[in-house]
Parts: sequence; structure tokens; C-alpha cells
Amino acid sequence: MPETLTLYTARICPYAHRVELALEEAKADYTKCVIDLSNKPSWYAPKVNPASKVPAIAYGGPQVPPDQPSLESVKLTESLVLLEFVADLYPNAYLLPVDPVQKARARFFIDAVSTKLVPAWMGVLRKGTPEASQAFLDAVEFIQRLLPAQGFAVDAFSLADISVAPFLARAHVALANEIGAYEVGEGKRILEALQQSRFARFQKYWADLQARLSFQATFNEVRRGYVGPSQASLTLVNVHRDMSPRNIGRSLATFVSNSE
Ligand SMILES: N[C@@H](CCC(=O)N[C@@H](CS)C(=O)NCC(=O)O)C(=O)O
Repeated sequence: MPETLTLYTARICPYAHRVELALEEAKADYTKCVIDLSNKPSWYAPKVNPASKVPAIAYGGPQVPPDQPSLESVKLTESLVLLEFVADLYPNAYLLPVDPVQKARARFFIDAVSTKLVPAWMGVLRKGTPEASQAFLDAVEFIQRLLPAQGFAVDAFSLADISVAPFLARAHVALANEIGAYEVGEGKRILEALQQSRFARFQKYWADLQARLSFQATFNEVRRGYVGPSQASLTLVNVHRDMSPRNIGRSLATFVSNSE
């Protein structure tokens, strides 16, 4: 029987979104504590995560307010570690396949997301060069090649899909709103490239991910922002030509809160 569980998260963070998806899929009973990454509470690093990042989980110990974490709870971090932890806590949710081959395939897919798709997407956001756009499309194509003819990454929905969905979601919001280090218009160009027939299987996969109830339950706020370029986002693009990680986060975060 799982013990008390508090998730420290931030709505802008794709890594934290992964853990929200897993907990939602598992129908877990947990407390969610949203950390303002631009103004982190002073207790967060010393009491929860010395690396001062989300996501983190406090597991076990007495039921306490999230801003007063108990010394008795175990503090766990790193999204992929937390996904496996949630899968272990809730075996009946089948977040990983039981079959060893399918399980290995799920882990291979997760590795490809971590080593290919995420770095390529960060390149688009932070470098914004034509080479970075091409590398991102190549990475999407690589992921697409791993997909079976239909269904999710390893047929049934699993951690593999959870590992990628938050990044695809934020990529779509950023590209549709021209947020990134690239020239304005490049976001639309990348999205148009992804509409080409060579990405048909990927597009079906992306539609299936968005239709998943756990995705809808955890991505509503940002989804409302997915409406195409708005005055607010275009202003942000002009203000934030310095696309440092912090500024990108601010751009997306401000845009999301603008659209609430
Ligand atoms: N490798 C970590 C990455 C987590 C991460 O980078 N989180 C970011 C937000 S997306 C963070 O908390 N950064 C700290 C900050 O912005 O100060 C994981 O997979 O959990």
C-alpha cells in the first residue's frame, strides 16, 4: 500500500509533467506542490532537492503541508527515476510492459527520447539555426521509426509515451507561438514540415497522445495557449532575443499565464 506522496512540480517543466502523467495514469492519491521556478522558496533546496530542480517526490512519513517536508519522508528526484518508482508503486497500472522484450523496447524508446529528441529540441530553442531545425526533424523521424504500425510506442500506453509527451506538447506550443532562438516564422515552418506525409505515423501518434485522458488532465493550462501566434507571445519573442534557458522558461511561462 503506497504511503504519503508529495510531488514537487512546475507546470512549465516537461520533466515534472512526466511524473504528473505517471501519477495520473496510476490514479495515485498524492499532494501536488507547484514550485515557482523564478522565485523558488528558500526551504526547497535544503529540505527537498539539493539540486534545486523539479520534479521531486517526498515519499512516506506523516501527512504534512508540502512546504514543511518531514525529515521522515524519503526525497527522490530525476524524472526517469521517478517514473520507474511510480511504476513500481502501482504495478496494477502496468506503466511498463510485463513482457521482458516489450519492457526493453520501452526503455530503448525512453533512451532515444533522452539522447536524441530532447537534445535536438533544446538545440531548436537555444541555437535556432537551420541545422538545429533539421536535427529536430531528424530526431522526430528517428522516434517515428521506433513506433509500431499503430498504437503507442510499445503497443499499450507506457512510460515510453509518458517520457516523450511533455516535450512534444511544449514543442508544439513553442513552435506555434514562435518561442525560441530561431527567426520568427521558423516555428511555423517546422510545424508545416511535420505535417508532411512522411510524418503521418508520427502525427497519428501525437494525436493519440493528446487524446489520452491523463494528458488532457495534466496539460489543460498550456493547451489553452496552443492557439497560434498571439500579440503577447510575439511581444515576448521580441523582448527575449537572448534565449538562455531561463529566458526561454520565462517566455513560455509568461505566455501560458497570459493565456489563462
Ligand atoms: N534531469 C532532470 C531535469 C529536471 C530539470 O531540469 N528541471 C528544471 C525545470 S524543467 C528545473 O527545475 N530547473 C531549476 C531552475 O530552473 O532553477 C530530470 O529529468 O528530472
